[in-house]
Amino acid sequence: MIDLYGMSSPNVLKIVLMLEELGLPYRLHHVAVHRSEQFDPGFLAMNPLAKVPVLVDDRLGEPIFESGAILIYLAETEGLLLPAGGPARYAVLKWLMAQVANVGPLLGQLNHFNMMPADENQYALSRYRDQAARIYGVLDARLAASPWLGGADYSIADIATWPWASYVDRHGFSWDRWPALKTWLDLIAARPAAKRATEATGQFRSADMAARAAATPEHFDRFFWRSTPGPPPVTPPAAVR
Ligand SMILES: N[C@@H](CCC(=O)N[C@@H](CS)C(=O)NCC(=O)O)C(=O)O
Repeated sequence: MIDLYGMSSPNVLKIVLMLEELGLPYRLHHVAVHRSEQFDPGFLAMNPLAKVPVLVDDRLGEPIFESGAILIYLAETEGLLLPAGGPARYAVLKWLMAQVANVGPLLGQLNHFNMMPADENQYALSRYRDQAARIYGVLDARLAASPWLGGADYSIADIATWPWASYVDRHGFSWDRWPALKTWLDLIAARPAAKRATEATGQFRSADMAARAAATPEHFDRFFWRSTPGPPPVTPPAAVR
C-alpha cells in the first residue's frame, strides 16, 4: 500500500496526479502545516525538512520526501512516464529538475510575498513577479517547440510542472503572453487522471482552510520559518512553501 502525506498544494497535487496516472491505490493523510503538524517528531522522522509531500510505500520500506525523488521512484517502479535511458531520459530529467529547482521555488516565493501586507514587500514582489514571468516565458518557449516538456511524450516533467503552471492568472498575468503554455495546461487538465487528482485533493483544501482559520500568530511564524515575529498573511495562502 502507498500512503501519501500532504496538503492542498502544487507539490502534493503532482504526486496525486502521478498516482492517478499510474492507477495505483493510495491513501491520503492530511498534514496541518498551519498548525505545525510538520514539526511533530513522527513527521520529522519521515522528512527532516518538515515539508510535504512524503510518500511511504510498503514495497520500499523507507519514506521518500522531495517530490522530484518521489516521481522518479514511482516512474521507475512502474516503468512508465520516464524513459529507461538515452537522451530521452535526460531530456525528461532536466525539465523535472528545472521544475523542482526553479519553477517551484521562484513561483513559491511570489506566492509568499503576495500573501503578505504589500507595503512591506514592494521590492520582493517586483523581483519575484519578474522571475515568475521569466519562468512562464521559458516554459512557453519550450512548449511552442515541443509537444511535451521532456520531448515527444507526456512524462513526469509535465506532471511536476502542471500544478505550478496554473498560477499564471492568480499571479495577475494574462494568458495571452504564453499561449503554448496554456494549450499544454488545458491538455493535461482534460486528462481523466488530472480530474481525479483534483477531486481527490479537494478534501485537503477544506482541511487546510480549517487549520489556517485556527492558526495562532505563533503558528504562522513557525509555518514561515520566521525567527522574529512577522505579520499574518493577508490573503489565503493558495500555495505555501
Ligand atoms: N522541494 C520540495 C518542496 C516541498 C514544499 O515546499 N512543500 C510545501 C507545500 S507545497 C510545504 O510543505 N510547506 C509547509 C512548510 O514549509 O512548512 C518538494 O518538491 O517536495
